[in-house]
Amino acid sequence: LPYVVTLGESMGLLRQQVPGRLVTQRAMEFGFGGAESNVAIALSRLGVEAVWCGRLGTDSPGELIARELRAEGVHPRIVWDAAAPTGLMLKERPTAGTSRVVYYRSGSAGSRLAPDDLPAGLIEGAALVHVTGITPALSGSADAAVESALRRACAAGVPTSIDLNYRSALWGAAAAGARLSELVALADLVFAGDDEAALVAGARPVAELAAELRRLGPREAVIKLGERGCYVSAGDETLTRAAVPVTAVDTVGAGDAFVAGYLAEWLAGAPLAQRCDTAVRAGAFACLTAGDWEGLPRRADFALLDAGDPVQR
Ligand code: KDG
Repeated sequence: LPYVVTLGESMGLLRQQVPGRLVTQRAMEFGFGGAESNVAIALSRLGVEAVWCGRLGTDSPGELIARELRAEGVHPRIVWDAAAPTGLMLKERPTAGTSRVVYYRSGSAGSRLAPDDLPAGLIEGAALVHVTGITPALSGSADAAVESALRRACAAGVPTSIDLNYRSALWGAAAAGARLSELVALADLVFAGDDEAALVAGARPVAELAAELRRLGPREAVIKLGERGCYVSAGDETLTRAAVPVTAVDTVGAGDAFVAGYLAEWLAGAPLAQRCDTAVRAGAFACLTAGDWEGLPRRADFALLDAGDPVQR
């Protein structure tokens, strides 16, 4: 069966339950998150085999992540690292509709990802390799692992995609722009928010952002515009697609859902309009549920977005 390989860091996630100041609203739920494992879960739910590679600490958060990934039908290829803990993140909710994420991940097991963690033949046999711009910001060895995955895929004729996913808590805009433009040059598809694309291409209108990203190498540039939808430049086509309007509960993870929706259709050889359609629907659906991955859609869920009658009998 064709499979997608993705790699990165997943972390335990403490999510504040009741909105307000954390110092008084202290009830927490424990789960996990990670952009690449979110994409892997979303692909799996959409019917695409997905392999996630990463390091986890030999601790309870690591065990939870491995267990949940398997439960979601993702095939994890884990390096268990007894020398460092699984990273954590704290998702505060200052108000009902806003989140503030704080990382406790420096020196974590996930950040110690290294090129040799990616098994021989796994990348080479994939239908697609997907990375994000988070991993290169974690450490020198994690950065090398991303570059190695992209280069091995290129050498084996395996298509690659990168989601820029700029995280300002991990590195500065100038460093990110410089490194991400090198990695974009190794990818066939690039996903970026317009603000993220501007790190690499300079601030400019969205069509020019996509054109600039493609000038670096990719044949397909997908600009994610959140509640404004998306703009894609692919081959000699371009397309603008509006978002599906929803009342968002938690937007974290929506970008990963969008990417997985797009890639699932891309892998099936679907036309551009269908790739965008599934992408914006998946992104919208993910906003309806609290949690970074819990609300990722299955195909049947899309009908809920169109349901005029709120009660289904
Ligand atoms: O895209 C959502 C991710 O940002 C989240 O799950 C956590 O991977 C994460 C990160 O580094 O922010």
